[in-house]
Amino acid sequence: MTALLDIHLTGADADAALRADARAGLTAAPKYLPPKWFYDARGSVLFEQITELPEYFPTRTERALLERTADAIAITSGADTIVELGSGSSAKTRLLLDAFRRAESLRRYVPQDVSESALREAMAALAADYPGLELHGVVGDFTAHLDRLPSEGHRMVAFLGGTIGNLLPPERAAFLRALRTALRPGEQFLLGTGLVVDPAVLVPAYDDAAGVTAEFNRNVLHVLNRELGADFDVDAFDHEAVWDAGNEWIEMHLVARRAMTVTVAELDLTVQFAAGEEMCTEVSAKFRPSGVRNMLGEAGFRVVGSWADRDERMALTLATA
Ligand code: AVJ
Repeated sequence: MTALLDIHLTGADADAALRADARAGLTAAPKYLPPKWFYDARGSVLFEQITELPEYFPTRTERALLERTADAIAITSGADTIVELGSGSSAKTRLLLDAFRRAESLRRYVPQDVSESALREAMAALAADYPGLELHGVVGDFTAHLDRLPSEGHRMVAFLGGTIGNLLPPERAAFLRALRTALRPGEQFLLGTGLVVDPAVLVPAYDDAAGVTAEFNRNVLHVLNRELGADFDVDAFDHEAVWDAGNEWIEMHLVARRAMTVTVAELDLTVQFAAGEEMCTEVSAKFRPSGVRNMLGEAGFRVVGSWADRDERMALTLATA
């Protein structure tokens, strides 16, 4: 069966974006780095390891929820094309592919991810396991390239795992508007969101005992060292996860253990860290069901179905453009 791969994000584009993000974030007060730079090949592997951790409930909770709801989603949607943003390993997506196949509507799967290595691996595995499924992969950034999504078929765009929570509120609103504009009336959006839960359960999910999330967090410094010739002493930064009750989001920080001067050769930039200085590397917002409905409604979507697990930790919401 045919497998296509579109590159909307070339190495040169990614390099320019990383430079701009690193310069903006490292010269800001407080300093920050956007979470998309975690996901080089090593970071994508570390994220897959996170999904298996006992403390990290979102992936297995969403998988169980998909097992229970995928057939209803397939029947309600009727789409013949599943587009997935931030598809990663596409592991959970198989539940959707199987359900849409049972509903006899599935023709094509369009996985989009920033990591070309993760995408190629996922597509090779899917090609072997789903003969007859058209695969059209897209290397791209879901905040930048929605207008260039493949347009064949009646699409349902899946955005799972709570990744929408990694966008800040203005980015989130812009993303949803752009997606709504990219879809034709009647096409669908399936959104997976993390719900607001007890911080005693949530914080350990972002600060596991084995230290995998800490390694994942520090990986962004390895990326800057390799890609921009920076000289971060990676092990001199501690991982921290904090629940921000006002914003209802988890913040991951890297905390400088001592005062440091870091040079970023390719940016001609020298950056000072004070002892104890915190740099935010990820926001992971959690939602209330009403908040999910409101943000979709404000972007022009109409909600046609919503499901949550028994403990109300994760939600899936199906909306029509
Ligand atoms: C699944 C990508 C949304 O915010 O939970 C996991 C990434 N960060 N542990 C999340 C993540 C720290 C994650 N996403």
